[in-house]
Amino acid sequence: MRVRTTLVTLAAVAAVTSVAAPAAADVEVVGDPRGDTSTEDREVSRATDIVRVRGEHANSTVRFRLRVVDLTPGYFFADFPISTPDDFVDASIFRRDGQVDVSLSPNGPGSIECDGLRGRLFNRSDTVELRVPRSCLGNPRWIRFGSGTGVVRNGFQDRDDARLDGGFPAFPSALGEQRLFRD
Ligand SMILES: [Ca+2]
Ligand SMILES: [Ca+2]
Repeated sequence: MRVRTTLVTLAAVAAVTSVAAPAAADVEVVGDPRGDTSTEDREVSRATDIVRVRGEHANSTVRFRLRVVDLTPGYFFADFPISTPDDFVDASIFRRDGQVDVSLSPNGPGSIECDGLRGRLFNRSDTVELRVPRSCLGNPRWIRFGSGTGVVRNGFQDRDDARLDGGFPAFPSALGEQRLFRD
């Protein structure tokens, strides 16, 4: 397993350039190899094959932008587990029968009400976007995040995890070690 992460700490830059600098955000970008999707079938879906994910802990929102090799129409699932100092939740986006649903799940059964939770799938740019208001996370000081995808075809499941190079990923997807701070 190899892990590729790049951390951009804009907070440090803002602190030395100006006291009036705009509010800082912490960003982590994770690259993932092509062709490492795990499958139960002989034919691998390229829609699950993550190449890059960007997580941003911004002023009022935690934003994710995930890119895959080829986001074709049809069944698709992506999850973004989020760890905070006090909690663990899993934000997810799910497309089936042409309908897209987003949800925020606690570390257990049920779901969390979250006004402002938004997700979109862009087939043309092979991109998934998900936004989680920080208020739904208890306005945490920092977050750690993970991301993974899944497609089910003919009863078989394909999965990729942005932080794992091959191997059939667990669920929820693997968290990164980096804390993204908001203060
Ligand atoms: Ca991949
Ligand atoms: Ca992977």
